[in-house]
Amino acid sequence: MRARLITLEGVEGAGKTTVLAYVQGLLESHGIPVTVTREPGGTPVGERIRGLLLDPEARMAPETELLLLFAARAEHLARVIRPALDAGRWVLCDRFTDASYAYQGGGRGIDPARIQVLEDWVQGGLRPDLTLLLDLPAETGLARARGRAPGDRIEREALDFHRRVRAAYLARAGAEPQRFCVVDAGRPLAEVERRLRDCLEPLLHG
Ligand code: Z5A
Repeated sequence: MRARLITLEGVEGAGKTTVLAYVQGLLESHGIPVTVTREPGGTPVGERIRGLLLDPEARMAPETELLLLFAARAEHLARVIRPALDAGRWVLCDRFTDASYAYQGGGRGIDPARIQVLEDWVQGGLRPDLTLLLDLPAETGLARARGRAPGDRIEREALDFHRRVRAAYLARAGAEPQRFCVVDAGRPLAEVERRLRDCLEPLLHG
C-alpha cells in the first residue's frame, strides 16, 4: 500500500490534538507505520519559526507570516514528510497548507493565488491524500481553547477573524470533496471518533 499523507485541520480548539492519538492508533492497528508531526513545526528550525509565529509580542506583516509558514513547511517537507513517505511510512500531520489558505487567506485576506504559488513551489505535486476537517463554530472552539491557557498571537485575533478562517476551510472542503472529510467537532468525542473511522475506512482498504 502506498504511504499516505493525512492532515488534520480545523479552527482553534476544534479537537485536533485530542483526536490525533486515536487516528494514529487506528492506523497502527491496521499494521500501518505512522509518523506524527505538526505545523508550524516538526523540525528544529520549524519549531523555532513556530515560536516566532505564535509569540504574542511579535508584530509582523501578513506576508511575513505567510512566508515564515512556508519556510517552516519547506524544512518539514525536506527533513520529515518526504523521507517518511519515501520510507513507506504514513504521515499524520496536525495542520498543513489548508491552514495557510484558511488563516492567511481567509483570516488575513491574502490572495489565495499568492498562496498557491508558494504551495506549488515548496510542495511540487505533493498534496494530502486525505484531510480531516474538524468543523466547529469559531466561538465554540475559542471558548474551548481559552479555557486552557492564555492565547498565542493568532488565537488572540478577533472572533470575526476566526469566523473567516472557518468559512475558508469549509469553502475548500466544498471545492475538494474527494479529499476532505468534514467532521462535526461539536459532537461528543466518541461520535467524532466514529466519524473519523468512517473517513479513514476507504484508505485502510484501498
Ligand atoms: N497556522 C496558520 O496560521 N497557518 C498555517 O499554515 C498553519 C498554522 C500550519 C498553531 O496551530 C497556530 O498556527 C494556529 C493556526 C496557525 N493558530 N491558531 N489559532 P496549532 O494547531 O498548533 O494550535 P491550535 O489551533 O491552537 O490547536 P489547539 O488550540 O491545540 O486546538 P486543537 O488541537 O484543535 O484542540 P484540542 O487541544 O484537542 O482541544 C481543545 C479543548 O477542547 C480541550 O480541552 C479538549 O479536551 C476539548 N475537546 C476536544 N474535543 C472535544 C469534543 N468533541 N467535545 C468537547 N470538548 C472537546
